[in-house]
Formats: sequence, C-alpha cells, structure tokens
Amino acid sequence: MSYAPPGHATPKADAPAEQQGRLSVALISPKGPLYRHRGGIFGQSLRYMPLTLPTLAALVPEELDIAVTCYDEGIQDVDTDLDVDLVGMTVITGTATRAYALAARFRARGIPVVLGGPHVTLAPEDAAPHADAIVVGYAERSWPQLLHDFVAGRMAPRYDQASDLDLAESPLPDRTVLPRWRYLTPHVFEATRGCIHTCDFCVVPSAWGRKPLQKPPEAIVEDLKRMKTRKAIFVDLNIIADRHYARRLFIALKPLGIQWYGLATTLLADDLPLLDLAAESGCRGLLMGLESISPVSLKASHKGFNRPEDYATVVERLHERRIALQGCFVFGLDQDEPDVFEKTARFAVEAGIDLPRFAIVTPFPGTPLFKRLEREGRLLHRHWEQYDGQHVVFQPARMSVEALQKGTEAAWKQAYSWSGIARRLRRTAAPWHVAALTNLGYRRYAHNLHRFYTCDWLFEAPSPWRLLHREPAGSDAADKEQA
Ligand code: B12
Ligand code: SF4
Repeated sequence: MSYAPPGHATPKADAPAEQQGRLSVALISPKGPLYRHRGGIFGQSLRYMPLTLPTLAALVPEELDIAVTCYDEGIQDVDTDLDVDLVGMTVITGTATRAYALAARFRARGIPVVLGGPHVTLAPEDAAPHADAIVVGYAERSWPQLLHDFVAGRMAPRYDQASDLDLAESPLPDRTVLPRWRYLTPHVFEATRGCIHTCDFCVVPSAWGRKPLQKPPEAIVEDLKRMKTRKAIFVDLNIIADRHYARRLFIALKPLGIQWYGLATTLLADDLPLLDLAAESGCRGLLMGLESISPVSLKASHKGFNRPEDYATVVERLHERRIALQGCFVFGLDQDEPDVFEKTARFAVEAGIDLPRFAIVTPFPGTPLFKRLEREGRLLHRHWEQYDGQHVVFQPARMSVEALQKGTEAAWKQAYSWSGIARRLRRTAAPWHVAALTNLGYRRYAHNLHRFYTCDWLFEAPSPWRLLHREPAGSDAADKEQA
C-alpha cells in the first residue's frame, strides 16, 4: 500500500512493475469547508493524521493482493483522471457535496465508486444515487466482504455493519498510507466508538446506536508502543462512555508514561477516582461539549447531565490535575435569545476555560434535531457543504439567521480579545508557551471566520459569512441567500 505524493496521482500504466496487473483501489477523504488543502483553517500546525483511511487500508484482505493508494484532500489535490479499478470515499455531511461531485467524475469514466462514513450511515438514501455501492455503519467486516465481492464481479449496492461486530478483531491502522511529514502528528488513536447518551443534535447515537464498541486496551498499548508515541490524540467522542472500560484503559496507559489528549463529558469531573486515574495515565487536555450555559436548553437537547452551575468546578478540578480544557459551546438552540453570545463568551472567560470554542447548532441528517426541524419546516436548505457547524442552515426560534451568524462571530472575538486571553492565560493548565500560542492561533481564527468558512472552493454562491461582511448591517441579504 502507498500514499500518493501531492499532485502526483499514480496512473495504473505508470505504476511500479510490481503493481502492474494488480487490482488498484484509491481511497479518498474529500475536502470540506474547513479541512482542505488550500484556504481552510487546518494549516499543517493543526492537521493530525486522519485515522479513517489508515483503518480502511489495513482492512484490505491481503489475499486479494490489491494496490491501495490513499488521498487526503486536506493535504493534497486528487487527480480526477486517476486510473484505478475502484474508488472508495469517506463522507461526512460537510464533505458530501464534494464527494458526490468527485464520484460523478469517476463514474463518468467507468470507475465504480463506493461511499461510506458518517453521512452515508446517517442518510443512506441521500448517498446511494451517487455510488455503485454504499457501506452503512462501521466497516470492519463489510469492507473486506465488499472487496471480495468486487473481485468476484458481484459487488452488491449496499453493505451494512455486522450486527455482532467486535473491534477486538480489527487490525492496527496502517499509517504508512499517508505521508507522515504533511501532518503535525501521526500519533492519533481510537479506543472506543459510540456513546451511551442521546443528545438530540449528536450524530453518534443516530448513526451507530448506543452500544459502545471497544478495542482491547492491550491492542491500544501495542499500537502506542509500535508507534513509539510520547503524545497521543484519542479521537473517541466520549472516552468515558463506559467507565469500567475507561478505568482499564487508563490503568493500561499508566506505565507508558505518555501524555494524551481526548474527548470526554463533564461527568468525568464528578468521578474523582476516574479523573485522578486519567491524570495519572497522562491526560493533559480534554475537549468537552459544554454546549450551553442554560440548564433549560441543555434539558431540551437531552443533555441535562451537563450542569452549567458546576462548569467552574469542572475547570478547577481539571486544572488541579494539570488537565487543560477545550470547552465547546453551541449557539442557536431554541431557547437562545440574542444576548446568549455575550453572556456565554463572558462566562467562558470568567470560568477560565483554556480554549473556548463556539459553533452554530447543525441539524445533521438522521438526528432527532434534523427530523424535528424538518417537521417544523425550519430547514433552510440541504446544501450539505454548509452543514459544518459554522453556517446557519435552519430558521432559529428567537433570532434571525443573520443575528445567529453574527453573534457567533462576536462570541469568538470576545473570548479571544486581548483582555479575554490575558484573563484565561492567568489560570491555564497548559504549559504557558503552548497556551499563549494556541490562543494567538484562535484569535487569528476568530478574526478571520468569514475568510475560512466559505464554500467558494466548491460552490458558486457566496456563503453567508461573505454576505455578512459585504452587506451593510441590517441587510437581509444573508436571509435571501439562505432561502
Ligand atoms: C478526527 C475527526 C476530525 C478531524 C478529521 C481529520 C483528522 N485529522 O482526523 C478534523 C479535526 C479535521 C475534523 C473536523 C471536522 N469534523 Co470531525 N471528526 C473526527 C472524529 C473525532 C474521528 C474520525 C475518525 O478518525 N474516526 C475513526 C474512523 C476509523 O472511523 P470512521 O471515520 O467512522 O470510519 C469507519 C466507518 O465510518 C467506515 N467508513 C468511513 N468512511 C468509509 C469509506 C468507505 C469507502 C468505507 C467502505 C467505509 C467507510 O469504516 C470505518 C471503519 O469502520 C469524528 C468522530 C468519530 N469518532 O468518528 C468526527 C466527525 C467525523 N466530525 C464531524 C464534524 C461535524 C466535523 C466538522 C464539521 C466540525 C467543525 N465544525 O469543525 C469538521 C469538518 C472538517 C471538514 N472536512 O471540513 C462529525 C461528522 C458528522 C456529520 N454528519 O457530518 C463527526 C462524526 C463528529 C460528530 N459527532 O459530530 N474532524
Ligand atoms: S455525550 Fe457527546 S458523544 Fe455522547 S451523545 Fe452527547 S454529544 Fe454525542
């Protein structure tokens, strides 16, 4: 298996001798509004190696002797003249438009296309017309099966996740399929999948159900040792979903003496023994979905276990254990009034959240939130490339589209104002130079949202961010554009 050097897709005819005659498969991760080769926010300093392509590459059955080439459009362009036997693409909602456009080009040239990933799992009926086969759910069993069927000339139009899927069977990801030097770090790992909670905006319970799937802690340790990892990033959306498992994992990590960063819920701060263990196992940073400072909004979103009155204690308990917090808030929940932006940003600064982040609620297809807004006739459009957490794609309940879009930008600027940064830096749990640099990076980001969150790279109409910055205040251009 190999990666393609940027700009040099390997046509089959030019392939190395040992690849001539072998079946060739290209695996592509299409670009989206944020994660793209040119112009997005993820410069090399922010890109870490994605796990999806290395995971899929490792699952290709050896006995089929397939030459796999991987393309991550976050770091390189994909040549649509690529000469391969099969293309597989991973799709999230924000990249669906791009994935479908690429699929059309490959299919027009007679190359069959397989689509899989979160968007395909959430909305199979949306993806199916753009593919020769779709893979719904986790593909540890179905992807090898599909490849066997393809080789035998009987690929089916749809493959579903095996009902008794067990991640203990999965091979370790093959990270050699992507160029190490194009990323900040290749030390990206995944221990678990799924989440036991049912937050109504979240794709996880809708796409994959509530049963957590777990890799044996020994397999993670083996992978960390093989990679000689000192600093690891775990992409699990809630690493403490099953606390019994989390305890086993943290105990297994402890002797390695690594530092790790991951995602967990605020409930970790209630479980002091588990929090202590996380810190002892090397946890130095956590991303938590705080979502809102309104208990009413949280309850309405089925995330009532988050208690805003305790957020300051969460920060304190993490900081006492040298764990920094990236706290994520969303705007546009039905109870949000126009003052929510200022109040939330002020709260984030006062609570000493190391890195606050603000997003606009996105109704991803398949989620209870999407279904409700659709029923209520409040979805503005289905331009998937704008379903990226930073564009308003629905009619908010208590403010205009424009107010939500502008308010989110204002919250970013407020939290990353010089005084906001200074106040948060005084209490940070991260090494001071790291905290200062990341804050400066986010400050730049906060002041350039309109530049980063555009879809001009794929979409001809200007994005609402652009409109907001071009039109005088009070203009309804953004609303017109959305309509
Ligand atoms: C890491 C990550 C990122 C990284 C991605 C690149 C990287 N460097 O890794 C970064 C930080 C860039 C990122 C950004 C965003 N992300 Co993100 N991200 C993730 C995360 C945490 C892990 C993905 C991963 O590596 N999973 C491990 C692999 C092995 O699993 P997998 O991708 O699901 O693949 C399996 C199956 O789905 C299937 N499969 C997947 N693709 C394919 C393709 C084929 C052909 C086949 C056969 C099978 C198949 O097989 C695999 C094995 O079972 C996921 C959440 C999660 N845990 O999945 C969110 C997630 C994918 N991200 C999400 C979102 C919303 C975003 C952002 C829009 C957020 C934002 N506003 O900033 C941006 C958009 C980026 C863009 N493209 O423009 C959502 C997607 C929801 C949706 N419906 O679109 C997710 C699911 C999180 C969530 N709960 O909402 N993200
Ligand atoms: S706790 Fe997080 S991962 Fe779990 S359902 Fe809620 S938002 Fe999704």
